[in-house]
Amino acid sequence: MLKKQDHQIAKLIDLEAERQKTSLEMIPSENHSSLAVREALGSLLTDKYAEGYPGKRYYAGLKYYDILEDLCRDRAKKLFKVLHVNVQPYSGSPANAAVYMAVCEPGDTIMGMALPMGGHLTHGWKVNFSAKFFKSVQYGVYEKTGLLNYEEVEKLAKDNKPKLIFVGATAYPRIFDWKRLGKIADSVGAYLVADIAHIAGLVAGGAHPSPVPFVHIVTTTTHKTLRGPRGGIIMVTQKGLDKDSELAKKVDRAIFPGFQGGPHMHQIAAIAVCLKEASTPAFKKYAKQIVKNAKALAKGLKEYGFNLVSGGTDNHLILIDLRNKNIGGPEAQNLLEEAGITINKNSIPYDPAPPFKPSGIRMGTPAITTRGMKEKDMKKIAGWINEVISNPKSVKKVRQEIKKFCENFPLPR
Ligand code: DSN
Repeated sequence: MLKKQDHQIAKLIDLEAERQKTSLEMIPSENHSSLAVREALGSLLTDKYAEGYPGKRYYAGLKYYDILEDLCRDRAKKLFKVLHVNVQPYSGSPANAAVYMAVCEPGDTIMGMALPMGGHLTHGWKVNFSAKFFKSVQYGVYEKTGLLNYEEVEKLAKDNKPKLIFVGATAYPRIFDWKRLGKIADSVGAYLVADIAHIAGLVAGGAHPSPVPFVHIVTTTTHKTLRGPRGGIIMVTQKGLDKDSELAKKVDRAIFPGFQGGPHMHQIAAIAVCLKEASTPAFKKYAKQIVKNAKALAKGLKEYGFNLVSGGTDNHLILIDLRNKNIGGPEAQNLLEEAGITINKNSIPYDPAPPFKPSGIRMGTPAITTRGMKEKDMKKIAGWINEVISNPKSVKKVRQEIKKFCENFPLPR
């Protein structure tokens, strides 16, 4: 149908499908969703408005949508073991914005990990609303080890008495000590929010400790390691309700009518499908394989002399400091893309270079693990990455090898 009606868009989708099929998608925040997820996402559920929540909507004709949203919420509650869930955030940034709105007033002090240290824009970085509307205090990692500086978090929390502390990252390859962070937040009476966008699939699959017992609120996107459609979720824990019995209501009101209008019900249906998939034994195995693959890739890269921030990885991602390789992040990103390896340039902690021309690259294993690749394949990929970076003339040859290699690992159908 699309081909007939709009051949330009159909053609672009076909070209992108071919690109994905013949390349290694290794941006750690990306994945290949299942056909079932995409079927729900592409359904006629996109056609209706559903402002409000199940049982209390502002539009008619929503009886099936109420059942659907309840199902989605129940699946998330069960999977992550939380007491209250909101599945309406359009994505991670709106989810985080709503959390601020739920528990802070403009001008309050908040804390988060600085973006160049591996944090996220919405955790208080200076160009983001989270630093414009709140007094943002930023923490980071140790320069020497690349590990989260818990002493700094504690000192800054004691000195600044934030209303809320965000913990979570986009470029941190290690496990978070949620218990220690929980103690720090409690000692100053702050709300502790775990943004598990990157690691949600690992947490769901038991491959990363869950923050739930130690934090008040959890936010996540649904399209990274969780392997769903683009979307966001906010969760309230038992600890959150113990601190603030109104917290669930505050979160819901912050999303609607506070921050968003009509929820994207086709997206919520697809999130429900992904949550069902994520509660299977096969997904547990997948989550563990993501980590095994990342560790194998890290080992391979280290053998070629790559300098990994923090020395390795405990999760799905690897951050490489390229300064000993005589190449910048952007150049490495472009060469690897030409060869069929999609990674992204990324600042490294204490990067002397500017954010648009950083000294590092970031890569991860969620998508290639979905395609069925294992540790032995990571060894090959490390070899190709090394070959391209140390000898740019090899790009064309490597491109052909990767195309052939990808034939063994079809995308989900
Ligand atoms: N854009 C995401 C990432 O790539 O990590 C963070 O939201």
